[in-house]
Amino acid sequence: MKQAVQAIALVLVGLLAAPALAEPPKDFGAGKKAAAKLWWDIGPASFYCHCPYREATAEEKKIRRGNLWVVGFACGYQAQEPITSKGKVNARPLRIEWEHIVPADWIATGFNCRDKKREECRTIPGYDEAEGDLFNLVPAVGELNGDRSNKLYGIIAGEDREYGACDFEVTGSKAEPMKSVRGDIARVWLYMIDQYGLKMAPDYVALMKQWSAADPVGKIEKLRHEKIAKEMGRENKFVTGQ
Ligand SMILES: [Ca+2]
Ligand SMILES: [Ca+2]
Repeated sequence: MKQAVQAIALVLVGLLAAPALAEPPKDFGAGKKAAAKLWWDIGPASFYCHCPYREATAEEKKIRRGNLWVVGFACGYQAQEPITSKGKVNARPLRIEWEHIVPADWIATGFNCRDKKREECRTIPGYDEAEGDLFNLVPAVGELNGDRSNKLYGIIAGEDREYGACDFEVTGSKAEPMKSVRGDIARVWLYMIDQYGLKMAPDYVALMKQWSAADPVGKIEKLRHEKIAKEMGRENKFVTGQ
């Protein structure tokens, strides 16, 4: 009897000591929720231009929908379109949205369903998980998320700075992030290609490799990766170098 009790006690200790196995979010909805929670710990600032954000107050929520309020003046962000065409306050420069570094359209392309309805893509095994992958989801000022849309990253001639101090340019076909996040972006892209078998043009893959080499893993990226990897239950080998 005593032995049996000891055995049960050992099993219980083992269960308590074993780290909870983290599982990736099952889809984009779950990914957004998990990311919103996680980034309070990572540090609540937008990914592209490091604009701090916080919970919106009840008054702010009346101005526009969305729970996370961008403190734009703190990062010199200037809205390109502060007022909508209907003469209302544009919500998107004021709120955080969850941006896919590899846009959902390119994930869909990888799963051979770009021309189909998104609902149909969601029936393909693996698609949902790819869309909710936490390595690929970052907080962005809503306006940048909207303007970037599904454009690939690239180099754009000149520095138009249409968003004030925020170093981010967008043309009809490309988006240019600031230099210090280009490597971070590239390593997410390389991970998504590897993890989900996405197919990108060789010259785009070459650009991502070039960006990764020019902007190696930094301290902030390493810390962020640790927190996300813990939540995902796996690592991004392009960050760890394993
Ligand atoms: Ca630029
Ligand atoms: Ca970097």
